[in-house]
Amino acid sequence: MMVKRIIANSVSEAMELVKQDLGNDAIILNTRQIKVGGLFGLFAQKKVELVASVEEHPIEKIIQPVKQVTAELQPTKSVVQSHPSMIEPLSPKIVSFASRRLPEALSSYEVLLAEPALQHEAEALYDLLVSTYYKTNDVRQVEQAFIATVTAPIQVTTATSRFIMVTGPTGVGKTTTLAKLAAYYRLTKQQTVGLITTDTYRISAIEQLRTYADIIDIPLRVAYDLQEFEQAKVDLSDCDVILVDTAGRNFLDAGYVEQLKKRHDFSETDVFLVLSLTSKYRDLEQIQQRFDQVPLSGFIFTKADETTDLWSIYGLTKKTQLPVFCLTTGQEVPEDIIWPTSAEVSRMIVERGLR
Ligand SMILES: Nc1nc2c(ncn2[C@@H]2O[C@H](COP(=O)(O)OP(=O)(O)OP(=O)(O)O)[C@@H](O)[C@H]2O)c(=O)[nH]1
Ligand SMILES: [Mg+2]
Repeated sequence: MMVKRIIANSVSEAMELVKQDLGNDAIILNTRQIKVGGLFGLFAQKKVELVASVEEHPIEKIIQPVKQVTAELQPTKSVVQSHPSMIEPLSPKIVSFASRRLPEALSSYEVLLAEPALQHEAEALYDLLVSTYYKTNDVRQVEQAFIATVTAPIQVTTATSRFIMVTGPTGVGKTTTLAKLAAYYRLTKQQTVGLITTDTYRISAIEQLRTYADIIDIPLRVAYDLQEFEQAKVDLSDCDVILVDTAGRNFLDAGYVEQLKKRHDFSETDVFLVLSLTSKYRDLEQIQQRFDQVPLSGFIFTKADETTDLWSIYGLTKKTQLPVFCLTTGQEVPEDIIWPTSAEVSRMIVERGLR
């Protein structure tokens, strides 16, 4: 692969030079306006920079068939001359930057670059892919560089507070995740665990958590209001870890959050926003914005088993700089929960996307 940088007065002039230098099979990788010359930023000339590439072939391989074809074409020359519309315009194959076409070997990345969660990153990632590819000519190294870039903004966290509260929209898996966490702290970490639920909108919600509490053999308190929440804290004061389930909608009520802040010291609580990876990225962005009055410690992403598109993890962690606490990977309690490292998260995102 030969790559050439051409500077000309206009795009058409640059294209003409590309045709002359690299032939009709040249691929345009990038075009941009640049300024040349001048003094202290004055009198600089506007020019066009064009980067093009072409596959290199041994010269003999090209010349022989060309001679042969030219000879064969002689009789048809007159036919073409009398029918000029049969002549194809001599323009190079253009790989447009706007549509983010990539070298053939990297074409599987094109879908990734179109991800809504990458809307602000696509250009930088495109540059990274193309430059790494032309530097190394090795798709494996391109993948490694891509994963490293995706890893950089993703952080993971552990819960350090005695209270762990889950919040988020309805049906995302808050209660199921809380049960998985309860089992993890009780059975794996051998800690004393208590549960409080403030989700009293549905009887079945309390019953769902009571069932898990009975199976894991840990106490459950139901708090219908903030006084009962205070009482529940007193009742469970012996527990190492207290897990708090919520009805997400409480957190959309600014008054509720303000009152809760007055009665409950959030410095002793890790509040995690639970989001389902099956939701659209734009919806997740809006949900996250609605919860921004809550002092969040990070995200719990659920239903990773139901989608190959994990880019929301990258988009949201980069945007908010909040870390990932855990991922859930199925409906089974307690096993379907994982605590990956940042590198493992980014590898999952990229590998699933390229599959
Ligand atoms: N596939 C899959 N399903 C999950 C996962 N986590 C939870 N679920 C399922 O999602 C559904 C809702 O789970 P819940 O735990 O009741 O969700 P919630 O957020 O507490 O719901 P509300 O309390 O009604 O707001 C249940 O059918 C769960 O089994 C997961 O990681 N993967
Ligand atoms: Mg629930």
